[in-house]
Amino acid sequence: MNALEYLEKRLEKEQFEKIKAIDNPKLHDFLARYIELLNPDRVFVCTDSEEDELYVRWKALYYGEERLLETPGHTVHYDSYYDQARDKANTKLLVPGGKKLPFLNTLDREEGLREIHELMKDVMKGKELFVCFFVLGPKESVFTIPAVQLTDSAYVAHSEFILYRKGYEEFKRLVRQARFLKFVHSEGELDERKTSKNLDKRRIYIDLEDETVYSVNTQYGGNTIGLKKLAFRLTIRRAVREGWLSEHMFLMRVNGPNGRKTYFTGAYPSMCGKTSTAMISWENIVGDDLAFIVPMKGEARGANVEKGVFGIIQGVNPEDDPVIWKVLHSQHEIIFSNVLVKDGKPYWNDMGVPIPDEGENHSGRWWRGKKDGEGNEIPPSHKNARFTVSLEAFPNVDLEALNAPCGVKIGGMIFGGRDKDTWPPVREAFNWKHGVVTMGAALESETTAATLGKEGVRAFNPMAILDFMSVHLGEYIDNYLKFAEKITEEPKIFAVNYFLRDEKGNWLNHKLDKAVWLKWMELRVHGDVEAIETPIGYIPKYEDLKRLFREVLGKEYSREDYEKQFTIRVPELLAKIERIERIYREQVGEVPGEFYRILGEERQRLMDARARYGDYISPFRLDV
Ligand code: SPV
Ligand code: MN
Repeated sequence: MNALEYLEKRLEKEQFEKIKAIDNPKLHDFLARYIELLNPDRVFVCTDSEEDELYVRWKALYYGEERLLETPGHTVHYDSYYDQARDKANTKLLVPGGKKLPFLNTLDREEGLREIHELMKDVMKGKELFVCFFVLGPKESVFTIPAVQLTDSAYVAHSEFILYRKGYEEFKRLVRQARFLKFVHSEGELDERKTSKNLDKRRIYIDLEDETVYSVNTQYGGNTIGLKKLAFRLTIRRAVREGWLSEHMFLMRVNGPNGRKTYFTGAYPSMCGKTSTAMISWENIVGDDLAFIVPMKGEARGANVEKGVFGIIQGVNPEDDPVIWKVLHSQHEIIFSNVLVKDGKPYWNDMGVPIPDEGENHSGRWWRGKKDGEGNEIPPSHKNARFTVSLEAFPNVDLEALNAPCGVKIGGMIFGGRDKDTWPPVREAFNWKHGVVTMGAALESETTAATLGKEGVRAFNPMAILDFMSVHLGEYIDNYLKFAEKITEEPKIFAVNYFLRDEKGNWLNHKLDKAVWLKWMELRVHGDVEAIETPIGYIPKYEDLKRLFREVLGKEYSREDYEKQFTIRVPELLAKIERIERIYREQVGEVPGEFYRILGEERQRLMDARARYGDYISPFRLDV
């Protein structure tokens, strides 16, 4: 029996007709194979119709994976208390022979496939399987990558309707030419709270060869929403093979003088200011997490892979995040996950308004002072509690850029690290390769009190992408370096650090100073202001920042503040070069020779400057 015949026998007529309308035998084979393996009681196929989307939303409520909140369109979803974040240990790349790759968690492909297929056998007995079609990137564009998701979680399917563009019609249009990605997810057996039960058998296996990702016994979005971080592993690999960039970056518009629009992407490890930068209220958001960047007619053109936000809710308050606050209090469709709920209203940690002393949260019934099985006090919401909402809900979304089939021209790329003593608040690379090596590939973030372990330990996280890397890091860097050869108008590369401190440990910058750095970067992209050349790139001139602080924030910016913030800290910078070079030489290997040449030149410039000016160099001394 061929696949289509099997599907005809197995599915209700109405559902079968939807599949049959897509003339793609590879898709039919995939569906037949997995429907047989997963063995659901029912199969629902989602087209792009409003009706099918509503069906999924209703099923999330019907099966108890989501519950209604007071505001129309708002629901709450809980993941198991022990399923609140990405499971790095059980996320593995399946590669033939289990070949080791630096920093990556790999497993022999055959072995992994055998294990995951065993875990998935009959796992959907008694359940409904949703077959969903989406695309990554804007529709019918150079960026578009079709994907099919199988899941028994209506919550996962619902989240995807909020976060991605619908793709059923695209599958119909592309028929046999569709090079589609495949995602197979099952939440597994559920407990009485409708959360995944067999967490010891939680697995996320990425089959690079077949471009298929399997995920089982988990619900948390980062482990289950196929088109997000699971697809990301696959698209990084495609990008490296095909010579473009698939990045863990926001995409935003910075508004320059006289209505000029300049687009920036930005990669920051978590807790380094990525979201708050992308959501500055007077600039315009295009995306907050993932970007595709392709060379096109000499330009680097970028697009948001998604059309929604799966954002961290902790700390969102009306004063610091007016835009998100407004969104969260609008009647748009929003899924709140792992927050505190009381009388139909959601609450979260550090929201800047009083929180009830009891209610329901990710631990079940909750009261202040409640402890978990390990004796830790449970906060009102989980620190990784999230909101899922379409970008259309944002008052400052740039919809034209979001939907542009050719994307937008990228004027600048920002890499944001976190250290207390090394990088200045903002600087510009001398050129593409200098930026790629000394900023992107050298990105580190200091651990904070928010994670277990010692504070202030610098974690290596090149391009903020290490958690998702799926190819040899050397190959990835090489592709980045070569990207410049495919374009004539290189985006400028910048590095920022919002977390600089003085010797006493005081912050040297205010939360909103980043808004000024953005405006300066915008001017630099167009050559509107001059800059000071330092051993590590170009930094702003005091006069320009003084003017921008006044214009953007209505603040006086003192020479003393400027001097402290932009002093070139030679010993720390040299130590960082040593650290990064050692990591690449000892743990990565296989990076092109020019990588070390560029690092070496930076070291030499720093040593020459030290010989002339000493260890700590005032920016005023370099402003000649
Ligand atoms: C991140 O951790 O980088 C996220 C959330 O954007 S997750 O979907 O879990 O990856
Ligand atoms: Mn992310």
